[in-house]
Amino acid sequence: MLSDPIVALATPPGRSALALIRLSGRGAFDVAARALHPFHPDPPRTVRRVHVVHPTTGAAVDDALAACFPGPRSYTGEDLVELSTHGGLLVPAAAVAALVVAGARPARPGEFTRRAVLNGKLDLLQAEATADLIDAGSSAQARRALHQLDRGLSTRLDELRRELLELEALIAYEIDFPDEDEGPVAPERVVRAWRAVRDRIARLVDTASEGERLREGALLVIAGRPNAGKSSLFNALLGTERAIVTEVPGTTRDAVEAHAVLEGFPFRLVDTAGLRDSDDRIERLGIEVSRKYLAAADLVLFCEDQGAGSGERDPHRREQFLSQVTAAVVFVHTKSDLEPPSVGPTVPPTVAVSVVTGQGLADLRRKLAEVAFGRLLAVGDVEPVVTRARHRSALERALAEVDAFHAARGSGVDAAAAATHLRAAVGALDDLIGVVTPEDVLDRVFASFCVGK
Ligand SMILES: Nc1nc2c(ncn2[C@@H]2O[C@H](COP(=O)(O)OP(=O)(O)OP(=O)(O)O)[C@@H](O)[C@H]2O)c(=O)[nH]1
Ligand SMILES: [Mg+2]
Repeated sequence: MLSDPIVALATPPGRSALALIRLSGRGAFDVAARALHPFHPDPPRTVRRVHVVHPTTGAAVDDALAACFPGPRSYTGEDLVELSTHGGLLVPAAAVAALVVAGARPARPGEFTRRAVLNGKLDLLQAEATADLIDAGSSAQARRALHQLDRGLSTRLDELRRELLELEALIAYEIDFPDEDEGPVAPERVVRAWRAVRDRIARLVDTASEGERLREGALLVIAGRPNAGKSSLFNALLGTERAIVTEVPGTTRDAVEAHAVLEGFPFRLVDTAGLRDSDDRIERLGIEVSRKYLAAADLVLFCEDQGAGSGERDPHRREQFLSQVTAAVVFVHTKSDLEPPSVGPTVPPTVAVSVVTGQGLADLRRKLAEVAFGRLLAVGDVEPVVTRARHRSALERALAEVDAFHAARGSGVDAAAAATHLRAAVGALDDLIGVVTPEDVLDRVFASFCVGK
């Protein structure tokens, strides 16, 4: 295993009060001793003041603070030094350069965390959670990442793994004594245990689509007739005047996309060109783009103009529109300040909004979060959810094996052969946690990490 000393800036370069540099690997303390004076690794985990100097020229670089974390009690599991220097562009870079001259190699992206995984300090799910926490653009994502970093998902997988092994133990007698008619364990008990573990895996798989949305943002496409007030609503949800608004129908020609956090959940909002038959070539192209977005949407916000004549709210046109959309649709009646919405329930259920008075906007935000992330809201912050395609495919593999186990039992396959499916399911969970992780999986997981993490 590669454990040569590596060094990197863990904070972003730029104007700041402080910068943090990490140095890790075998011989890290010797490297540090060449560039930090005076250098004492003892007592460990204690911050001491040091002069940073260039090892060959002796030029002063900075006055800094250093703390030593002897392995295995460190982030990476190796000997590790954390050096807080002054911030800015020059000083941290010069300090890193001094440590390179002293014998360390510049770290690759995610290399510290990768070593933490290889040394058993973090499992693969925690490493992913580390990246998610850093990248989190919404409070919901940050909470999720923290939960996963805290082994929320890992613990659930440990439990599932144990249940699978217990299930295997239940049929152990049949494996050892294949010719006996009746084992000590009633078949119903095996079925019960099978169903319990299968349901738990299936529930986890069910969280995947919304879990992945949490990382990427739910694609929310705002659609409707020209002049319905789509761009106005887009701006209101965004909180800035991003899209052009005019009283001229057909103002928006191109799709405008922006990131927004609604009720703590991440969304990618898309304003689109109003849908209508048009002779204008540019507008037609815009409408084509709208349709592409609609096909990819997680959620569609369908705007109908309150103030417009009945032609604008033509149920036939609405149905025609809906027949082209597979995503969930939220209906809004716009411009509610102009014409108060009719009292009583509407079909379909509709939120009345006005960007002039702000009426209905809070309700709309809540509704959007509910529709896009309802399952996550329902499971709360305590239950684990899965957030990556990697998680989903491993769990689906485990589920398929568990079901194959049940099918094999049902068709009279001998117990030992049926048990191989349980073993394969355990293997899928092990891959997910990263018990034995091949290099290429690690490469993929760490590809998106920043340097110094
Ligand atoms: N009174 C009132 N006027 C609104 C409201 N929302 C939008 N409008 C007006 O309606 C007109 C059209 O608004 P836009 O947001 O440009 O409508 P759009 O659906 O994006 O239109 P296109 O891009 O042409 O498809 C503008 O004159 C807006 O000022 C509202 O809540 N109340
Ligand atoms: Mg518009």
